[in-house]
Amino acid sequence: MSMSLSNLAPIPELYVSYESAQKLKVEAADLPSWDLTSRQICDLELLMNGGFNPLKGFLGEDDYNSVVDTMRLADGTLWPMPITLDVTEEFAAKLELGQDIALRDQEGVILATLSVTDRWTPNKAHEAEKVFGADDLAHPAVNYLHNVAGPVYLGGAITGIQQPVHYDFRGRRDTPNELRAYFRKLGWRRIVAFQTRNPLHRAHQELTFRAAREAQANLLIHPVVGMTKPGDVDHFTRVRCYEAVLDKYPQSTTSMSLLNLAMRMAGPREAVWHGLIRANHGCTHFIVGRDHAGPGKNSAGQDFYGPYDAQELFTQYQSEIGVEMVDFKHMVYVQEKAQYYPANEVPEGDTVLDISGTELRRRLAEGLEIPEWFSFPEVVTELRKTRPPRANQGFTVFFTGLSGSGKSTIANALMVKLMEMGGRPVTLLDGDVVRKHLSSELGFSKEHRDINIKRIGYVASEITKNGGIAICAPIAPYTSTRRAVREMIEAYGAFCEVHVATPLEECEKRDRKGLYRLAREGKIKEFTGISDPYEAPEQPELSVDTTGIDVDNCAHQVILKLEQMGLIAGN
Ligand code: PPS
Repeated sequence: MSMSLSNLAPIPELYVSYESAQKLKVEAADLPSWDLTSRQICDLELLMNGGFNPLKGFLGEDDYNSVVDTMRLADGTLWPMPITLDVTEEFAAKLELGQDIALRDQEGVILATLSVTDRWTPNKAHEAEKVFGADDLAHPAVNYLHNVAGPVYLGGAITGIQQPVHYDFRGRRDTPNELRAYFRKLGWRRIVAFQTRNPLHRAHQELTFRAAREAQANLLIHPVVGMTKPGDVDHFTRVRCYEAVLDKYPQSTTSMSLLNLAMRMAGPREAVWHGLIRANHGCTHFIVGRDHAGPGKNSAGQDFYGPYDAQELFTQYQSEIGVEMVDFKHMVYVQEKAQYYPANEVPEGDTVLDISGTELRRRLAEGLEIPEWFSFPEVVTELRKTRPPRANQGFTVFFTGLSGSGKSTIANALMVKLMEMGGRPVTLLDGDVVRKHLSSELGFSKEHRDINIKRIGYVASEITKNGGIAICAPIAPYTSTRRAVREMIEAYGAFCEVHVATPLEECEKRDRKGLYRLAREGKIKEFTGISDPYEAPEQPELSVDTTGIDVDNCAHQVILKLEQMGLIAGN
């Protein structure tokens, strides 16, 4: 094979042969086993199929420290992202170094075994600072690190038994070696990859087409379907949109494949990582644009990374990555010419038309026109199906506040008002009712409260997904748990957090259930506000204080808020 085809030679995978896998599967059933999280399944798939080549497993401690601090494995190889297996303390404690464990998917199928060589407790704040640039929970991956990932990391080599099973778009998913073989078969030598987590519109089609032409390369549309930014359009909808757009490219020059990557939104480091992953998939060029894999604003309202940080870092490491960066041109529509131009090449005096992502979401939310110059009608139809106008979508109103603050009373009044309006089914998940029917075995420790709130969040997200209105009214004292619920729901519809901010003194004075007195006397332990924490929401959609205001008025304030959010039609 000639040198120029080295990008298309097979790369190492971590799978054993089919026969060995059958044997190993039986033997592995007796090993201690770890049920992988959704993110770990994505990581494992790319480890096993060579997408994360040269990694041979989840990082050990030395590699981890080196990757975090220097973007390199301990042997000096460029690798910007810690790929770690986070587990619970209980699970980690029962293992011995040197032993094998079975890694199972969410249905219990054994996908691989891991020879545990390393076990350590990472310094997560340090990891956040180094890898994501700030230990700020507004960054989705930092939030994941602190609030979702387990406290202990395990490292070691992987023995791959079988690929994770996918039931959707099977024909559109390719391993690095499958793509390499496909490019070889078609005689493609230069391939420019386009990474995306958003639906494609005309401007994207123009820019990718131009990028490929400039690089004199074939084009691979390579969207991420693993995990993207919370709140993104779901991948089912996106893939249907991509399929519609794919028809607009010349078939002989363009292809599409789905990548089951769990993104971290790490901007510059993520761009380098994406480049390495594309090199493994046989690509020679990679499109990097403004704010590549950007996580949005930090808690001070500023961007986490500079708009061109990703391009700069990528350029710096380009030769080691092994793929060439292609600049992403911001394309705008020029009305007089009825055609797209790069923003910096617009003929003088001509009118530029552009619709931002925010504006697009607004138009979808309000059911307004989306012009044909902006997107393909097939794409708009798909998006409208999944994102009907807000007034037809499901949503959740989530009350939080101290015991006796008035949550249940306002929630009941709100329910009746919404039922009077009609149009969508309304379900009330009141704290006491939930504890009776869904959580009767739970107490009030942090762990139990979190389980309780996540159950409420799960039910509310199902209701929201199916177009209903869920009203929740638990105490929900912890910020991170409320955030997890918000993320669960915002995947399907709007989330309106209402802080019932009646002060503790007032709640205690009312003491409707006599619980505050018992708490003061020490007869009820871990009582919120007395002997247990309540973390007040910092940015709720609405805050109401029931001191001196009647219930009807409070419920009406919520109705006004929902109207303002476009969730119910105004009178
Ligand atoms: S949590 O923290 O969100 O899981 O709590 P929640 O499910 O809303 O349950 C709160 C109701 O349980 C009663 N109760 C207590 N509350 C707080 N702390 C302690 N230790 C406790 N023990 C019992 C109390 O009546 C709460 O009801 P509300 O309607 O909030 O007054």
